[in-house]
Amino acid sequence: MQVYNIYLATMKTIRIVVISLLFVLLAALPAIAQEVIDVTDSSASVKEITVENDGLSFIPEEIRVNEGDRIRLTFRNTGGFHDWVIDEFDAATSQYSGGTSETIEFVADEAGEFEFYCSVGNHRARGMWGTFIVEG
Ligand SMILES: [Cu+2]
Repeated sequence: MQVYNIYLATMKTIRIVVISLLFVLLAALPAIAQEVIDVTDSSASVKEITVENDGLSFIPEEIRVNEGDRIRLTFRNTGGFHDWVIDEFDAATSQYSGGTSETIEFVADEAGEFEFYCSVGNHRARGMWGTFIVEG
């Protein structure tokens, strides 16, 4: 009987630990999947955005702004040879090596969904792009 009680107590403890771990994981998920920068609620006169890269991926992969926003975008190249380009707004950094940053300014004066990308070699085709959403 006592062995059975110990068994029950152990199972209860395991269940509590597992459920607690699940809650911790769920709470941490948004931080892990932080791949969107949204400045549509910001009232700043200039919206400052920093983009990085992880190899041939941009972080974030999605940027949300409002139509008419003045954007001050910094591309922090963490490794490799890259740039950050968005054709529709004539915005582009120069191409530079890892460990370097460059800041550009442009006005998002057209609503819609656009693609930003790296124009070096075949990086865009290999997935070095993201979505720039301008809310009208
Ligand atoms: Cu690149």
